[in-house]
Amino acid sequence: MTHSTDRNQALFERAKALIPGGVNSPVRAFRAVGGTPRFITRAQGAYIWDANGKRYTDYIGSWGPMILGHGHPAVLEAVQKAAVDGFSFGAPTEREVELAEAIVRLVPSIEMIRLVSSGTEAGMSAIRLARGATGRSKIIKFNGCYHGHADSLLVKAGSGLATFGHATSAGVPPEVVQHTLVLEYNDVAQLEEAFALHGKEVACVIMEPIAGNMNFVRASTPFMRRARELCTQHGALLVIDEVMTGFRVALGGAQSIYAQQIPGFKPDLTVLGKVIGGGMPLAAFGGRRDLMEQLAPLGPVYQAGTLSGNPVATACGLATLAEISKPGFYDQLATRTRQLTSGLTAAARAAGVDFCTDSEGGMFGFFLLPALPQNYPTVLGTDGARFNRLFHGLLDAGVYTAPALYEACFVSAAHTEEDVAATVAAAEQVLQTLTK
Ligand code: HOZ
Repeated sequence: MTHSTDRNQALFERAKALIPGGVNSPVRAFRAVGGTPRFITRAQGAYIWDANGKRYTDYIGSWGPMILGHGHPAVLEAVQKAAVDGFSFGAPTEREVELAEAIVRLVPSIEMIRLVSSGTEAGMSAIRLARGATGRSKIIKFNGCYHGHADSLLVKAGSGLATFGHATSAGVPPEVVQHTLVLEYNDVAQLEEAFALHGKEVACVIMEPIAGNMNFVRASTPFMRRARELCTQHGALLVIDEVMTGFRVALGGAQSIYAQQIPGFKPDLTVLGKVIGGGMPLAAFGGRRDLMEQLAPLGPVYQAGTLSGNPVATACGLATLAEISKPGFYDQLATRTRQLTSGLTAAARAAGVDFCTDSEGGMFGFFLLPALPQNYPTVLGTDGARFNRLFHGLLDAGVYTAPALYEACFVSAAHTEEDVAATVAAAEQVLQTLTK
């Protein structure tokens, strides 16, 4: 590892002197896996380069947004043109109308939309809207699902269904999280029980349809179906957090996949981010018109932002959406991703290492476990030390995957068959060492 840490290490030391932990977002600090974070100097296509000039095949893709790879020419051109016209106006633009129209056209459950700057902001605003529209305070979230760092969402389970959550961060008052009930993902019986006990007080259920913050865990179809039914029965809203999955797993998001299995399936509200900004700070929340009309200035639920609908970010998002809307885009992306996951599976089998993997579109996860987990406690059963050896082995070989076993990884349209084959070859070597 040492051959590539010098400039990275020096920058990390400088960073740590001024920036808490040396990073502007905790997972980047490599605390879970140990070692020195790579300071990235540039990126192109499927590759990123660190401060030592070392090249990596990038399977993080800025944690999801870079679905076209880095520096896609059409996106670059749109961003450069937009930047010349102005960075920010704090006033409406045609481009934000176009982006709203594009998203509404692609995601049938979204009848109206509001653009914001980050997934956290979008999730927080969707919750406020759900509470404002229903006049209820309680929310249900699931253990291991992450919806940004708004106070009421940084919560772990209380001692039982009758007790609401405890804050997972200092600085979050107990009064704020007392309305958040945390349940086990994919547990239909527990969700039914929670609604039986608290149904009349629940404003919304919020969930990741594929939990990308448990690495990669899908909501089962029966679980999603029951969540929809219970919300409808009890007058609560179903909020699907597609910050990771939106435009990443399919053009209509993960909800379009559930809609194929659950006739008429639609969430009431959807939270979007990452891909819709193509790498620029852009996120959104949208859904039923009657709900969205509760937002200021039409309705009583306040929400605002100086950089919301930013003209450069919307140009980037629009150019990205135009590329991913081209026929065959997702088929090719999914094929490339499956080429990687099946290669990794074969490599693990040859090495005799417990390994399982799942993917959808350009999003995938892998676990050093014999079978795919259904919930967070099972994900926690992964051998962290072995995962870290795998991570660092790959990193040394020039393969950049998520530096924590709770994070999903991503393939972009810029990854070639050769890139994937080289990654699998590197993984073969590293996996062999895991049994020693
Ligand atoms: N929230 C991201 C992990 N799921 C991390 C974002 C970042 O560090 O850039």
